[in-house]
Amino acid sequence: MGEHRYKRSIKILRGNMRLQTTEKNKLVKTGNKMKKQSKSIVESLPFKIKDIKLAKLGRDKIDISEKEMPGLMELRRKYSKSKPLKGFRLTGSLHMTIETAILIETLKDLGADVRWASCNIFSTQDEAAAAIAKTKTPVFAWKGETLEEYWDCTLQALTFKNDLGPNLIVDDGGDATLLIHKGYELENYFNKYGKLPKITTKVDEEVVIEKLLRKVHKKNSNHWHSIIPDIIGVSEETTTGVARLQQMVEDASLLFPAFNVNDAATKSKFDNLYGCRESLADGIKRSTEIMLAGKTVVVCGYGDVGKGSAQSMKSYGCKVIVTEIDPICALQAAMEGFEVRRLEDVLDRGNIFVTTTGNKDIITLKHMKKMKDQAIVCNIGHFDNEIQVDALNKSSAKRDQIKPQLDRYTFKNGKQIFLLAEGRLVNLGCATGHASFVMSTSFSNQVLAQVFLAKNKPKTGIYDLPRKLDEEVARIHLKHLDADLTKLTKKQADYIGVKINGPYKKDEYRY
Ligand code: NAD
Ligand code: RBV
Repeated sequence: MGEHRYKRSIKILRGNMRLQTTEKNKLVKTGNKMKKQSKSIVESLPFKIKDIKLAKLGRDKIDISEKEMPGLMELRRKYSKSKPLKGFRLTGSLHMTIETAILIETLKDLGADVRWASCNIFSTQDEAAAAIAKTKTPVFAWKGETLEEYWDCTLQALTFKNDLGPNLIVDDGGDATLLIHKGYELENYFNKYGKLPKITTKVDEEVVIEKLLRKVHKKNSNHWHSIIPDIIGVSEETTTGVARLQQMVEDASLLFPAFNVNDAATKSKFDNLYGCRESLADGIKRSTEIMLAGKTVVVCGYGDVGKGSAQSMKSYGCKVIVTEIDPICALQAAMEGFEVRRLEDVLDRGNIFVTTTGNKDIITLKHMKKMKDQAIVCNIGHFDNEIQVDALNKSSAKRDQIKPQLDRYTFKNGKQIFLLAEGRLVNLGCATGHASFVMSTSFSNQVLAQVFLAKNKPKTGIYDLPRKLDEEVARIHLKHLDADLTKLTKKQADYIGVKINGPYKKDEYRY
């Protein structure tokens, strides 16, 4: 869902925080009483997926990919006996891919009771979901969900037997966290005013969420207050999700602890960079089958994802133009040999436009109207609001769906552009996301974060992975690539002021 909606929710949450503890405790009791009288807030289903017959294909792919995920396999070996997640209910809201299936099975191996939904309507690999469903793990995800279905699936993943909520959450982009916070906020409003607020938003997805929360409220007016005391924390996968959490901390509206997985070096400096370096081209090519060599590609944003994307396109023989707002990133792009321009100045030059900013309204309807005939427009950032897709759909441009996740728009003057994955992240919407090896580094951090939360039950706040564990994740993956690490001597260690076994860098080091 988009940032606009989220900001709004934070605003409403603001001002309720001081009430939180006392009100929460009081309401929990009422909630438990009420729960006995009310029906379950969701239909009881073992799973909801596209086709269970795909389980064999999913299992074969899982077997192959496990060999490429040494970090997760090592964590299974390390923890499957002690089972540090035993007795914990764990909800995941993260792209339901083959790699995620291996994450789920690792979390289960560590003892967790898992329920899962995807964090995007297009990113599920149906064979992965089927393989997981076959193991009797409740999974609610299929490729091509409607927004209503998407949020129903998120609610399903958050709702355990007897309407209990999770103890632990794995979130990607923050939608599971958001639903809980918005539900809590709605109950606060009701408790204060004795009625529910009118739905005033005009944003489709916001309306869907508001309606869903009202359905829950009708069945149990205290559901979200009753589940929050059981939540130990969330581990957040991506840059945009972390940005949302940081805003919530600033607004003092965060209701439970959060672990920042994205900013582990072995996550953002690998997945965001090298992951996108391969999966961006995969998405564009599977969808459009276009020859990349010689094309002009405009990459908006030159952070970790932008760096990987620009490098990828360059390696295919594209002429790459970068747009940036941050002078440091712009200078980096210029010194890598990329042309740095403003988007409005290169609309008639680009054959392909890629947004990578985690920001909104990067490519507007006005921009799209001025693009070259046959331009391809796509986004690899977490949310679709980087491109003004709603405005394009509401414009006079004629939309033809060539195939799912590939649309051609014809403007009145006859010019045509292609939009991939309806503006949602192209690598997961038009291909299968990052390759397994790099997801092993990301997901090893996820598992370590979950173990940390379960073990330490920290206070509300945002936590980072200790550098030593980050180095450990890298070390495990080095072996797989047949790399030999140099050993530091005691004298050398003393000279540079580190311990022989690490950590080797200060927390501020940027890699
Ligand atoms: P980042 O913060 O490192 O980079 C974003 C860059 O965009 C920054 O350098 C920022 O200055 C720039 N930017 C912001 N507004 C801009 C504007 N108006 N015009 C031009 N540049 C602008 O973040 P990141 O880690 O690179 O992640 C970017 C997005 O990609 C996030 O939404 C993240 O969640 C998502 N992500 C997606 C995948 C994937 O597999 N699709 C993988 C990792 C991250
Ligand atoms: N991502 N997951 C996959 N194959 O499962 N590919 C990419 C996969 C994650 C990545 O970690 C990124 O931060 C997030 O998707 C954006 O939603």
